[in-house]
Amino acid sequence: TLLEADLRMAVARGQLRLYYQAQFGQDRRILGAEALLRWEHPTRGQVSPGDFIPLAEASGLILSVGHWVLETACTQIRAWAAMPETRELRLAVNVSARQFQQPEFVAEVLQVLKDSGADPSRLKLELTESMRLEDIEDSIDKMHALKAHGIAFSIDDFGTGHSSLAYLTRLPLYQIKIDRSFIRNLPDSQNDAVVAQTIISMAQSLGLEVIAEGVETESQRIFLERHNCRVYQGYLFSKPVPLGQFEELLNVTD
Ligand code: G
Ligand code: G
Ligand code: MN
Ligand code: NA
Repeated sequence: TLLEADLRMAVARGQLRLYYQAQFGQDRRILGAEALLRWEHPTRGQVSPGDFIPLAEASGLILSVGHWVLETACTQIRAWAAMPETRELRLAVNVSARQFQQPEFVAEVLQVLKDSGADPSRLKLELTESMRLEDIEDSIDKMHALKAHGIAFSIDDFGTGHSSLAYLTRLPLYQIKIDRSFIRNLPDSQNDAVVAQTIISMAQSLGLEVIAEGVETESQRIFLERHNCRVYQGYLFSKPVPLGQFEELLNVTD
C-alpha cells in the first residue's frame, strides 16, 4: 500500500516521534512514563499507531521501527539520568510480538542499552497479553536474560488475552497492566469491578506490581486505590504528550 511505502521511509526521514504518558502513584507522584509512538506523516498529519503498527507488523517494518523506538527511549533514559528530578523515572516501551520473537532480540536490547549508556533498570518492556508467546520456553529464556541486567517486564492489556494462570506464573514479570476496557465503567459496572479486583488480588498474590490504564476519573482512581491498586495511567493525570510537555508535568508536581 501507499502508506506502507511511506512508512518505509518514515524512520530515515525523521517522521517518527515518541510521546510520553505519565504513570503515577499516590499523591499524583510521577513514577515514570510509557513511550507511545507517533508518526507525523507529511500530508496525512499524525497517523495513529493503531493504524500503522499492524501494517508495520505485517510487512516486517516493525523491526526497524521497533529498533528506533528502543534507541530513542534509551537515549531519553540516559538524558534523564543527568537530572535529580528525572533520574528515578522508569520508561516503558511497547514491544511487538514479531520484534520479541527475533532470535537477536536480547542482543539487540543489550546493545542499544550499551550504546546509549542508559541504566537497564530504568527500562520496562511491555509485552501484550494477546501476543501469544509462540514458544513459551524461548520467551521465558529471553525475559530471564534481560531481567538479569535489571530490565523489567510488564504484561499489557491484561485480561483481554488468553493467558492461563499457570503460564503467567512462569514469566519473570515485574508488572501487570489492567486493560482499560475494565477500567472504563468503574465503579458502576459490577462485572468490571469484579474483574479489576480479581486481577489486582491475583497480581498481589504473585508479588507483581499492578497498574491500571485508561484511568479517566477520580472516582475510578478512588475505587482502584480502595482495592489496593496504587499505580495509574490515564487522562485523569495526563494524555500522551511530547517530551517537553511531559517534563513540564514533572516540574509542576515537585
Ligand atoms: O497511543 P495509542 O493509544 O494511540 O496507541 C495505540 C496502540 O499502539 C496501542 O496498542 C499501543 O500499545 C501501540 N503502540 C504505541 N506505541 C508503540 C510502539 O512503540 N511499539 C509498538 N509495538 N506498539 C506501540
Ligand atoms: O495498548 P497500550 O496500552 O500500549 O495503548 C495505550 C493506548 O491507550 C494509547 O493509545 C493511549 O493514547 C491510550 N490511552 C491512554 N490513556 C487513556 C485514557 O485515559 N483513556 C483512553 N480512552 N485512552 C487512553
Ligand atoms: Mn502499552
Ligand atoms: Na494496554
